[in-house]
Amino acid sequence: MGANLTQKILKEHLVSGELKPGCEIGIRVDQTLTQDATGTMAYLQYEALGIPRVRTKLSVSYVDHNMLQTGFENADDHRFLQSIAAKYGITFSRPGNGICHQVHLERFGVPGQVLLGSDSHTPTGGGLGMIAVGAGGLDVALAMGGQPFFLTTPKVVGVHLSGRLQPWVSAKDIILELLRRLTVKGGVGKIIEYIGEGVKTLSVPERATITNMGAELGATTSVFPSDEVTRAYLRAQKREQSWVPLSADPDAAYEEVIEIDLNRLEPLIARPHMPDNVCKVEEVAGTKVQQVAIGSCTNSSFRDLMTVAAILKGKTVHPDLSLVMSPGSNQVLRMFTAYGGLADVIAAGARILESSCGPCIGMGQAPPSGAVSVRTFNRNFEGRSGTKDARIYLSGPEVAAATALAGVIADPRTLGTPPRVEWPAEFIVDDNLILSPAAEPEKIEVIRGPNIKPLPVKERMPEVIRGEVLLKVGDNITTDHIMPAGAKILPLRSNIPAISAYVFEGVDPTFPERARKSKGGVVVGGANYGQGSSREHAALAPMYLGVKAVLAKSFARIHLANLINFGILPLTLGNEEDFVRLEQGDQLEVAVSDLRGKLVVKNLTRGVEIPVRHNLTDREIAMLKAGGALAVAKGN
Ligand code: MIC
Ligand code: SF4
Repeated sequence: MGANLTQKILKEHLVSGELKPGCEIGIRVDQTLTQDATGTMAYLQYEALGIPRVRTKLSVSYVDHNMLQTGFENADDHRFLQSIAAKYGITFSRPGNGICHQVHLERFGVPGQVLLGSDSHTPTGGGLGMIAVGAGGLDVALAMGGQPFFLTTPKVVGVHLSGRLQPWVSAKDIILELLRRLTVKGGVGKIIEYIGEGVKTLSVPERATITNMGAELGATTSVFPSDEVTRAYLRAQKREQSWVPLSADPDAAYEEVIEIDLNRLEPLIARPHMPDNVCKVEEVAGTKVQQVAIGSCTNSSFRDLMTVAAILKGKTVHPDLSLVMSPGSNQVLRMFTAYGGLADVIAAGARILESSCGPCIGMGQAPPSGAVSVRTFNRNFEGRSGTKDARIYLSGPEVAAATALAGVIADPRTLGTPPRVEWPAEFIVDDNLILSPAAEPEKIEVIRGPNIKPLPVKERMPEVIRGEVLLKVGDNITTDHIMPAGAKILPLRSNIPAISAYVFEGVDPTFPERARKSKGGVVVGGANYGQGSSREHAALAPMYLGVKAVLAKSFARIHLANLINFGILPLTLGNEEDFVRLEQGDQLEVAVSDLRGKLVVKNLTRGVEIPVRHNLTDREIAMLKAGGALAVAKGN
């Protein structure tokens, strides 16, 4: 039996463990990326390791999230990041150069390499044939220090694409279709590998749209083969030398194969408030819309923006609606300008934002009260847009542009002949906003603003964990629920004491105060607890507030690793009955001196005992006992 592409790349990078689904493996990391919202913490952690120069082939620090400089905080963070990059051998992508995933695809991604990024959409790199995985900042810091990245060997699912997309249907519809079928939990513990004849009909940015949103499936990552299409893309980026052909063996085995016939796909849309709440556009066509937003790391490529421009050319956006556009990168913006698309969308009334995450992370452009906003983004969690009662839909650029003209959700097929976007033989390649590390690092002083506070530390785990249930939540709680982002809270990412005042703000704003008063406690969650963003602040800030354990039906991968990294014990509840035997305010006790033994949570308030489980490895148990990964790395 031959090997699939995932197995081939993982095997090449294997440092420890066995490549058997469910077993823990350590893999060598070739490249890392960080963005500013997770990067400040990652670099503070890297600094704490005391390693003078990164040990990866390439590490890039991007600034793309915290771009609204409403106070000194974000600007100070940018300076900190620039100086620390220069000092430790890290390439720095300046603010304005674009969204980390888009720029990394254009300028740095290499087929067959392993990329670890402190952002959950790092799998965008899978569009180039990389194994690109999102992780918490601390894991990325450790990888920069030369340590392997540990993960549970995922199952490999093949998605077999046949046929070709019909007019007005785009790559976004492929991933929306998968979300419809598999849900936001469907990819947990899996790597999704794309195979079949349909693959070659998709360009690299289209593949990247698909692998990007594999994050919404909960997948560890997603990967496309590296073929002639990949080669042409790299050639157009003037880096054909990075190309290697890569594909699965013809007789490769997969855990499961999912068939998608591209010929039969129709324009799709995700309704509020989850990316898997997908239906055909025609089912919601006619819904009044107040905002359309085009951009984000999912759909902000030259192809995406030019498609929108071609649809809007010579027309004007609907008077009741605001259209905002953020190009994915400086390169995209320059190409968009050179090819005339920018002039067309400005003439049509689009409001142009800088190349950054922008409205995707609630940094500006919050929709009006109760509004419907159609976005080409990847997440539509409640409140993430900055307006609690806004209703966010997710679609491809064709649907978004048709909607911008109509003022209501519109099926683009009503527009007649689809526009043809010509592929450029070459992109405008100019790395003038990318700074190389300093030649004389000893001369670099790291610049720290007053908002950058030292990392909080945790003591060793006690023999018995005691505390009250501070909060009980349901299924699919996202890290946006646990540690919200947005223009008010994001600037506090470098200041854990300050940001901790917003933990669970949208769910129960009394949480931080109650946690502080009761000197910490326990959180109870449903299935897929901690899905979404990789932000380790969703573990770090609760840890600062004294949260000692999370009891949940199941956990999302990155958040689970973050909890362990920061010394919070994740315990899994066996069944629904146990879940209902826990209520907010209950006093709990669990003896944890032997984490290999049978674990029982005593609910002292109700006088019941609840069996709990975990899948922790010995490495993780040692980490939890020591008070977290940094304590272990520093040998405390
Ligand atoms: C997101 O899309 O939620 C983010 C902001 O990019 C996060 C990272 C963060 O919270 O800083 C992610 O997806 O990991
Ligand atoms: Fe930025 Fe949005 Fe992509 Fe996250 S999902 S990296 S916030 S554009």
